[in-house]
Amino acid sequence: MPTTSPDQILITVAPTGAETTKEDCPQLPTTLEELVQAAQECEAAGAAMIHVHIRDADHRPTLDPTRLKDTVQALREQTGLVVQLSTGGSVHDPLEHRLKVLDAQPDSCSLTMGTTNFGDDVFSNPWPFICELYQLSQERQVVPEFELFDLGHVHALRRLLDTYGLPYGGKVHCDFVMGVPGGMPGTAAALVAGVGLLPEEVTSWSATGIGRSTLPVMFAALSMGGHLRVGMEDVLTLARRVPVERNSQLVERAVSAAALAQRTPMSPDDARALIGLA
Ligand code: KMH
Ligand code: ZN
Repeated sequence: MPTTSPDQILITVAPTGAETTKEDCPQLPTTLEELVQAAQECEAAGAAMIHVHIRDADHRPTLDPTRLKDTVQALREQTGLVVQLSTGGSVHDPLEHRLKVLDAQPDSCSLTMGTTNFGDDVFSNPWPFICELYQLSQERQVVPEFELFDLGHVHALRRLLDTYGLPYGGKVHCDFVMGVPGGMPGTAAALVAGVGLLPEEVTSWSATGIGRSTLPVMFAALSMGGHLRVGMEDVLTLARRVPVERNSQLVERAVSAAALAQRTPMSPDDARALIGLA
């Protein structure tokens, strides 16, 4: 897979996540209205794909099927973004609820390639669950984004492709999620190792660093020709004691950094072509 820098860059925004509470961060988009507004601002700033976790009426993480469908519909109607639903949910979501996320018919879904210690919790992704979710994504014609929290996950992707073939759409898009306590560190050295181990079928990859690793990972990914994920799921400060007020600030920062690397943000349609969506 080429690691030279292409001209265009895919910027994915992950605006909400499942780990931060509304009480701790009132500016986190947790209602559908807030999510759509954040999505519109991020699209205007240069994002082409959105990685979505939703919340219930009490702002707590949920995988409620009706809310998921309504969210996909609202984002499709009110933005041009590629809509990717999280199948990771929160660390407390049962595996059977996570499989049902695909019922909402998103364009794309996250698919984490292994179990990871996640701070004091465990983000559970047993191999049979990975296989079931992957086959379901092929059947339902949903493009998976393979989430790689550790080098072992990269190796598991090799096993998955060998066993079940290519994803729907024929492209293989991965996202390195780095710096989670329990996963690989958010460092240039870890990213170089991860990219070096990617199966040859991989056609594109992005990276994001959690918390303080956000900038080192962003610059390392840019220097290697990768794409970027940013958003309040992954980081809540712009600098020490400077909170993020809007997700679009993180997209704007990624666009500026990419511009220094001679890269321009990809449109949602180009992102669709990149990941194999019709
Ligand atoms: N919230 C994490 C436990 C995903 O979206 O697929 C899992 C996560 C990964 O965020
Ligand atoms: Zn997520």
